[in-house]
Amino acid sequence: MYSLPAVGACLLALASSTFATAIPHLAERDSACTNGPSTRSCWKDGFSVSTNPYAKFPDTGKTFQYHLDVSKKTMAFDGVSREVQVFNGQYPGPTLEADWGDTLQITVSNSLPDNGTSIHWHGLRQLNSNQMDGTNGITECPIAPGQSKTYTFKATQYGTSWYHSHYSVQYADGLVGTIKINGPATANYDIDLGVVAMTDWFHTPVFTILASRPAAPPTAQSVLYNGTSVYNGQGKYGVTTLTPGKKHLLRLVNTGINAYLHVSLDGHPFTVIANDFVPIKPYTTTQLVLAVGQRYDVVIEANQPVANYWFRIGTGGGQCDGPNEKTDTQGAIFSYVGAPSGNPTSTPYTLSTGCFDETGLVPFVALNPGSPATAPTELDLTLDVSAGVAWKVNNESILIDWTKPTLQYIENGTYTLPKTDNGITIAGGVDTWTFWLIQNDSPLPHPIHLHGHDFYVVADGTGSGTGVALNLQNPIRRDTHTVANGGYIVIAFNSDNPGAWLLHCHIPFHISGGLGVQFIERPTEVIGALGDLSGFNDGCKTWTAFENSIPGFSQGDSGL
Ligand SMILES: *[C@@H]1O[C@H](CO)[C@@H](O)[C@H](O)[C@H]1NC(C)=O
Ligand SMILES: *[C@@H]1O[C@H](CO)[C@@H](O)[C@H](O)[C@H]1NC(C)=O
Ligand SMILES: *[C@@H]1O[C@H](CO)[C@@H](O)[C@H](O)[C@H]1NC(C)=O
Ligand SMILES: *[C@@H]1O[C@H](CO)[C@@H](O)[C@H](O)[C@H]1NC(C)=O
Ligand SMILES: [Cu+2]
Repeated sequence: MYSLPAVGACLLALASSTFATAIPHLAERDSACTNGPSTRSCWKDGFSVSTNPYAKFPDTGKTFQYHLDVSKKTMAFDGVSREVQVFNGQYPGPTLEADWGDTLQITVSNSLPDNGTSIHWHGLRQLNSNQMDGTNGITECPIAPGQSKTYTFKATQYGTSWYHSHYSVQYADGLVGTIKINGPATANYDIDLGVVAMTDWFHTPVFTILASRPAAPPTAQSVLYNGTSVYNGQGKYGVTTLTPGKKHLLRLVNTGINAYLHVSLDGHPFTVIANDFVPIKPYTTTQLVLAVGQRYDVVIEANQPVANYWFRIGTGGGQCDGPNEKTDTQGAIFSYVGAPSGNPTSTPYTLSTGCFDETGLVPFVALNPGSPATAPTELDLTLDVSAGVAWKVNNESILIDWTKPTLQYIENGTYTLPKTDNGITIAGGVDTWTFWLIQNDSPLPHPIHLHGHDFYVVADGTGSGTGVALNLQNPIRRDTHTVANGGYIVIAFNSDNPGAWLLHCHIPFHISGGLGVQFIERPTEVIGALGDLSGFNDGCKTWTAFENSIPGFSQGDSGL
């Protein structure tokens, strides 16, 4: 374990070569101060927002237990009824809440009649717990109908995230929920409003849309804010309450399908304090754009006249994320305590469109990746429409087999996977930095997400990324970042977490069509790092029996 409770021990951990280099002048402020409305940079027990969470995190000894039941239901999120798949009969699923350093223990039961499922806890590092990552075909076999699995892992990071199914396009039909890990922050606030899931929403089940294998993004009808929206006068707007004079923390997540979401709140700028699970130097803006899978924590000060204000949500538009029937930007209502009911009449800020990421984000805990020993390894993204629609990395669409997850190969001592598993071995030991040039030669931008790590974005641009200069001084660090069409990013990460980790485009249609690879990180050390795998093995037995019981069973897509 890397958890070292004492302040002195923390300095030791930072001094060791095991982790990213901390920039020396940023001394730790892990004094005895305690988190409160005017001391949000503090945490407790010698931890603060200055703590390097990859080197040190609390060990609280506390475990939070949750039960998530996966079932089909007919629901109307925007006034239009359709079949959905949801957690505990609600949408979004319940918020999983814990403190930094707590353990989460979540039992997922599968009450679907005809689909498996596996649940991924987006952005959680799963340090030495690869078998809890919820990536079927890689870290587990799917949970068969009527079966359950208990996921146990530690919250080594803090902030905002979400969980979702990784079984084909299942999450796009409703299997999403939010995660809130309480911890310190880089700006003060009085009230934590919690996590808001936002997504583009289709009236046709996404499994049905997928069956037609669309090459271009299909049309979304609505954009949901906190599970609700208005469509053709039906449904209702989400309402978020502001207390006059107070500073509010709002945790925004794009749990979406295709759309880049551009958001703003009339009359109220955002102070942005975290991207994904990474606290950043606060900056102020009137609008933010979130790619699928990304999160931003923002502070909103209720310093305007008591009234109702529109929260605007626009989409990227154009060719990048497809046509959207909803052309207005009225996304939700922010209502001051004491304001009369009724729709706002507030004036919007200018809202951008397009498919790109926020720029200029500066991680608060300044860390530098190691230097590359060789040129970054290229991962070339392409769309091949010569026979159907295939999304490829280095000319291969990932296609995993639900009955033969990567961890099973590793358990058997086999470290070479079938070609279509798109496995890439990282054989080095801890403190091996690897650099990957993701070159996007496909016609669309892609939000690239890595499991098991926060990565460092050391280059980002248009054209060819071959030979470009790398920024190794405290670059943007996060778990999801866009690569533009006709452009590139170079990402780096430290192989400090043995396991099989998926790197993929987070647009369900694209990963379903093959846009992913998996890193087999320090393969010979994986089994030793993970401990008990009996649950993993039992899960594969019941899943394989389920597949065998269905004549002509077919995955239908990449499985992811
Ligand atoms: C999963 O369920 C959907 C409908 O909910 C169905 O269209 C699809 O074929 C099922 N896929 C598999 C592989 O079980
Ligand atoms: C989201 O919806 C839930 C359920 O209605 C509500 O309890 C919560 O306060 C809402 N969150 C925000 C930020 O509006
Ligand atoms: C992909 O295939 C094309 C032609 O089929 C070939 O020219 C190209 O070199 C291949 N690229 C990689 C990365 O293998
Ligand atoms: C691993 O070994 C077991 C027992 O021999 C076998 O049933 C299984 O198919 C093997 N798995 C893989 C992925 O090779
Ligand atoms: Cu994509």
